[in-house]
Amino acid sequence: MTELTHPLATVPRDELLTRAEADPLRPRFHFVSPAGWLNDPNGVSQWNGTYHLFYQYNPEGAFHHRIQWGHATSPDLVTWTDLPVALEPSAGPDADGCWSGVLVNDGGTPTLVYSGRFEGKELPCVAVGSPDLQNWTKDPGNPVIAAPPAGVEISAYRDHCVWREGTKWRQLVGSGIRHRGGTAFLYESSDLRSWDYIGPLCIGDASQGDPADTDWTGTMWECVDLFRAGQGSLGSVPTDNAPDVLVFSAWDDGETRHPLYWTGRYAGDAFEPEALHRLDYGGRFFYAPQSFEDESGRRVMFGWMQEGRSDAAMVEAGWSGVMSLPRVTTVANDGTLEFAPVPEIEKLRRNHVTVPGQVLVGAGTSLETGVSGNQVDLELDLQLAPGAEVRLGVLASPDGVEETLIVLSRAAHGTPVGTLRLDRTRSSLDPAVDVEDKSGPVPMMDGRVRLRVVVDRSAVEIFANGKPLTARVYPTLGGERVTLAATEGSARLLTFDAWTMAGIFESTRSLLPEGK
Ligand code: DQQ
Repeated sequence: MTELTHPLATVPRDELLTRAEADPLRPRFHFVSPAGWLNDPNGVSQWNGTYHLFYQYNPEGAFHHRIQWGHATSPDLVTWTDLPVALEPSAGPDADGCWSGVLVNDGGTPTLVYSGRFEGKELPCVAVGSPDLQNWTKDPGNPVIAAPPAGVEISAYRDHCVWREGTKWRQLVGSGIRHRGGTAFLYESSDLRSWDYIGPLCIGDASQGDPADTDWTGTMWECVDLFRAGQGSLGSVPTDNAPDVLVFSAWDDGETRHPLYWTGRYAGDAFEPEALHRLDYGGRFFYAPQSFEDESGRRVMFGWMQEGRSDAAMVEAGWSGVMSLPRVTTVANDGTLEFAPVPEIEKLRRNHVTVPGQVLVGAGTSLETGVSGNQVDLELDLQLAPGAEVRLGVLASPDGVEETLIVLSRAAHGTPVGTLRLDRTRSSLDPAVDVEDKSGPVPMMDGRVRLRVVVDRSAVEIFANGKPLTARVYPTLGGERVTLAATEGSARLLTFDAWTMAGIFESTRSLLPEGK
């Protein structure tokens, strides 16, 4: 590893692990890097039964610089084993960083397609792996695409989605066309090395909507991910009504905004978008998602849970960035996506508590749930009367000064849609952390809501009838209480099951893990 050279590398390397491990806000059952910086999930896959998670990693400190590909494997998507860094910058087209990309199976040869960064620009590169996916050799022909498409004024060009279609490979590279909007450029190849440019798969319109909106499509699309949500492979004639899905992370002038997806149909060389959707109501807290189909046919998605504290606070903490729990991605009856943590996560559940079903009446006192913990998995089944609002509090301090509130509300007049909101205004006494409100619509037939809340210290993942809201919180008082109350109208608590969650990393980890 190179010497500490970056001005932000103020924490000595041998202190990073101790600082990271000592931080009470560091999640214990979400994947985090050994220490230092983590961002996007990369090369997510299952290979001969083993799950692989690569990730954007800087072991030099908790800041984004000279990015490498960290690597971990899992038998079950729950516990992870650290493996040696898979890709590290070297003289040539990735000298300044090995940015995001994917893993494909090239006739039995594990192959990475990633963005090599050099002199402020990214270009597509390829590396092939040993059968155990631990040793990677970069292609001597890198970059395999020498430049972005000629004659188009682009804002940026990086990140890859690669799939097999018939006898050819196809690839998307995320980009943005100046004065128009985000896009994904489509290429074709017979060998993953020599690529023919086909054209933009589809182009967003950045002039549509207010740039402040939570569904603004941005000026560039990062981490594009195209998949068929139903039966069959991309490009084949659909046999059901399930849509094709184009996921992207809307970016603008250096700002990571939010993940969105189009549903529509990919056919020939184009994607015909039908509808635009927010992928996660937490916006940038579930950024740069990447998905894959596992050997049992499930579509599994990971996202990067960014930090909501200052750059200086991250550097001091010695670590930054959390990988979301892997999410099973399915299609709802209305053609939108629904998400749930993979059921395997349930093996971490301990100390089951059941809260008795009851009627909650507005403005009444909070229910004493008896549930507590800063690593918890909560499952509630609720029925809200028209006009009702229910508030679930987590990480509440004994005096109630700090509390993170998950608020469900149903409109007074019979629409089958309600709202999920995360109120972080009292999550932390630290005035420097992000407390912006996050919210979005939730289908609520007859007021029924299946609410799942997973809390792992500073990481919170919420699913209301399958619609996710992911965010980070930074309590300072060590609160662990879980509270429940109706604040408007009335609601029935039908079921409430709670568990504390075991941690997944038992032994001390290494910044630069050895091979297994
Ligand atoms: N992060 C990577 C890029 C990608 C961005 C760099 C998204 O490849 O566009 O670490 O978070």
